[in-house]
Amino acid sequence: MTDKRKILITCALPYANGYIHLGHLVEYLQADFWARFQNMRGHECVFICADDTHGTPIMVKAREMKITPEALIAQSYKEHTQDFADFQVQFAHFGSTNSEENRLLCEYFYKKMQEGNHTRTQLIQQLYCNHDKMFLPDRFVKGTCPKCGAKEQYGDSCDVCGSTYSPSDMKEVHCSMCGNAPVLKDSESIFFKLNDFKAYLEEWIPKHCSGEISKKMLEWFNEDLKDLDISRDEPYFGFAIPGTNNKKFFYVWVDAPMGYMSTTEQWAKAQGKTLKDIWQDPSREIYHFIGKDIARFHTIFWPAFLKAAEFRSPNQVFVHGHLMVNGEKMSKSKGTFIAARTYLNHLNPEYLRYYYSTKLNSSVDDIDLNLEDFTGRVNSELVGKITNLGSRGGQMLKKKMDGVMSEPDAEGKKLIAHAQKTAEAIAAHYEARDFAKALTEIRGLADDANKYFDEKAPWKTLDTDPAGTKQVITTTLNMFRLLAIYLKPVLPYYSDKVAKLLNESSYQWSDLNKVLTNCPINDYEHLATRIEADKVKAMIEEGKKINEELQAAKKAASTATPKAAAAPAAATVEVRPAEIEFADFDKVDLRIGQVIEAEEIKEADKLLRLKVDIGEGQIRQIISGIKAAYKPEQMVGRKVLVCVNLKPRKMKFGMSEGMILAAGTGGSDLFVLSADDGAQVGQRVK
Ligand code: NOT
Ligand code: ZN
Repeated sequence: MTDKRKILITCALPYANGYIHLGHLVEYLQADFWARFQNMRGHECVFICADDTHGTPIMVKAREMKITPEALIAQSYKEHTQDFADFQVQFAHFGSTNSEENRLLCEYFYKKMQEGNHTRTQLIQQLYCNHDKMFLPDRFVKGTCPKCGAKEQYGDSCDVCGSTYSPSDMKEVHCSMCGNAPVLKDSESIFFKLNDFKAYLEEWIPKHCSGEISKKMLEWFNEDLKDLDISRDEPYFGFAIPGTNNKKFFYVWVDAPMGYMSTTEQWAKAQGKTLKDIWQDPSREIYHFIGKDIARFHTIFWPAFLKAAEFRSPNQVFVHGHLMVNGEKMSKSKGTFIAARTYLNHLNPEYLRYYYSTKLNSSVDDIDLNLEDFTGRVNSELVGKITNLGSRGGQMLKKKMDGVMSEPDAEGKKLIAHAQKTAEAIAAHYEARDFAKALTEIRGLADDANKYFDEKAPWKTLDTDPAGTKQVITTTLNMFRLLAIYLKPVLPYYSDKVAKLLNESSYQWSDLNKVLTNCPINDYEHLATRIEADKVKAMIEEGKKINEELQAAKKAASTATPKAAAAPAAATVEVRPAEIEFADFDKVDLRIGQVIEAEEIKEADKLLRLKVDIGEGQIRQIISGIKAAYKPEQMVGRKVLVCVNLKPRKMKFGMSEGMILAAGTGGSDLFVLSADDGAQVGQRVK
């Protein structure tokens, strides 16, 4: 064993206004695998994380819930830590950015920035909502995309065409909370002079992250780096900036990375040490695990802050890709934006830990959770290949024999020696965060063991050759034991149960060197069962339901704002038409289509036959009852709203494959709903 390494790792801090979902877990699980691997190798790997508690969204959400931000973040803390614990993510300490340590650290960094002359103030104009009495961050501004004309887009980027812009470029700008138009208001901001660190960062970046990320980040360096506005005006939930009379607060992305250090400080104190003992120890390695979306904060802003405050920087920033589900972005309406808790309500966390480990490597590529593949692999590999070795071997020895192992046979000895020799290859893959490769090796060993077991067929020789049979079972259980040691970073509880079965204590990497002979085993305790497909289905259904409820609640809340007003008088009884579920309504797939051909159906007095381009090269024939209101030539070229997922209907004059939307009472009183000329054909309308 090499010298004991001292390591500190962090994961991005989850925002306290949201729940933990399976996308987050891509990061927390890989960091947990890595930390557990290091620790079982005899190193000290301290795994730190915290809730990210400050900023406008948290303040606004607390307002909406009519609770204080402190109450909101306390509630999230409880939920987050429970979710992590249930997914077997083991932090050395999980803190909060809303701590005294963090406030002091923030003030310290700021003081150092000022002393180094790295701050300046400037009068800037920002959007302000007079109704909500606050400055609006870009995400709280909505309007029409200046590029594609899509309505109700956020103030920083368009979800439809993907372009980025500033809110001042948008049309129909309004506050996302109250719908009122914001005004421009002057405010003095405090800037961090990022460009002072340009040369330093240019050298730092390539050494501290992968080539791929480094290349991307260095694209910002073709010009001077823009100074970073580190202040936000009241009201803001965060830390007040000293010397501003509690009128200005540190921007959340200033105090969030400091959360890594303040949480480390809390952990250090509990060990009777100081922050400097840990963070400034040159022999300690520090790594941040993050997603690619926040690489800029961690490879540009954060090292510059650290440099300004004269702290050491991390050794590496490990950047991973995003989670896709069934090959697509996670989707709330499809139920694939799965909360950690929703998953846990239906499935064992070890299945996800196992599945992610088979997919993860050190690249920034996205990983795909294909739910069929997930079920298939867990069932055939974890249960079929691996667990079966233990359950068959263990139960045979305990139930059909005296429950005491003997020695492996000659072939078994070779098999075991080979499995032991694979240790360094597997360790190298774990070390390189190439979990998928580690798992491939481990599965290879499981295949060897299964082949041996099946060829020897011990269930056939129980009566004729009990001694030989026992040797086969002894080999099999030893192979199973080695697999459980190799899998411990991924499946720690599982591995502990195997240790218990074999009368051992929790495994260390060095336990790989041992071979168990002539020892009794315990009763076999169930380790893993197959995933039933309906459990996965039930999870997705629950995901959809939660989303629908949230949507409905949001809608109710937005119609309850004073502007939408006019609540019905208490005495009036409302008669409502038959209701449909929001989910039913949401199934209607509306797209922008363009009429490319239109002709009158002579034999019918109401109908036009239309050919409509609905995007992606699809042309639909739609028979539409608008003849009395529109001439065919009025329709050609028009962009219309098309329901594209209506079942095709066979009509007297041919198939109608969809419906175009119109309003009015019928006959000549009909107005086809048209889209702007700029609208993109095929675009989904919500
Ligand atoms: N809460 C942030 C997010 O994107 C992560 C903050 C990580 C901490 O979920 N900061 N830095 N730098
Ligand atoms: Zn407003």
